[in-house]
Amino acid sequence: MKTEPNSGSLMGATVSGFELAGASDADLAELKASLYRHRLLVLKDQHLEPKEFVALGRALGTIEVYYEPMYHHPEHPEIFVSGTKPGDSTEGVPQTGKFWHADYSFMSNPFGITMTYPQIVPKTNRGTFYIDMAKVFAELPDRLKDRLRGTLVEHSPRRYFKIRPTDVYRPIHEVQAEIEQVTPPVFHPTVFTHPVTGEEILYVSEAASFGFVEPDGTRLPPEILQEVLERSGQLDTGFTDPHIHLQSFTEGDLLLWDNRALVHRALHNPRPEPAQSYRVTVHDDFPFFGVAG
Ligand code: 7UC
Ligand code: FE
Repeated sequence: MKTEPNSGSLMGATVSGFELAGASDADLAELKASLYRHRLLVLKDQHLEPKEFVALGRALGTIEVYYEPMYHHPEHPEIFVSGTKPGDSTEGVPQTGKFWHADYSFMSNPFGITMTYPQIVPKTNRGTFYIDMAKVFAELPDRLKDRLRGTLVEHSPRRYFKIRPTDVYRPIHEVQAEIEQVTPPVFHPTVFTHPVTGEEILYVSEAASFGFVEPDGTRLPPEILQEVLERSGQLDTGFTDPHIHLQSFTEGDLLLWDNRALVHRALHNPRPEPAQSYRVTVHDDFPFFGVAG
């Protein structure tokens, strides 16, 4: 197994020679250590059946099955299917994750590791955008760092929740009430210490964050969230902000990333071109929020 940092790039490393069948505990430990060091890994030349992809998830930790069944792989609910196969409406949801977010940030216990394994790779516009929120926090002016440490951030999926086939003909207010009941707003530490790297992470995304609150319940002005999002690069509609990394992929690549430190955004074709990826998400061996900052 060989791990090479992506040269001339904001983050990430490429791993060649990793094979799940035959990987020792030491190999898995090395893979995890590189994942936290480089935040984003591309495993080359992976040829895994769905059940082997699930086994890779189990080898790394405890799999979280997505709470909405519409995304499940028909035979393997552990696999979340993004995108559809041409002519097959039974598997996958189109246009997932087309907004800056961290996976499951709207849940009380998010998972540390996300893996995606492209199955149908589009010819153009392939890739996923990433921003390192440890770096974003480190670069904030001290007055903003001090203002945010110790506050909570409200997260909810309500802004980007996708209508399900079973929602057709339902009054929208009922669907909205159901979202609030199933996934009520959660209040996470705005800044927490990464349990492995020790860095302070700014846990804020354009998709899921709705504002900051003091521990006594006082709301911070909405302009602060706006400023933080602007500084992070998440509001740049042209994707040229220097914080934005575009990770491309090709057949056989499997991407793994640190879902604490990175926010990500899917890159989708404006013209519909077939694209599909499988996703498995994993709780690692550490409490998600480490120590609150
Ligand atoms: O359809 C989607 O883009 C799913 C998204 C709202 N959730 C991904 C996650 O794990 O947070
Ligand atoms: Fe995602």
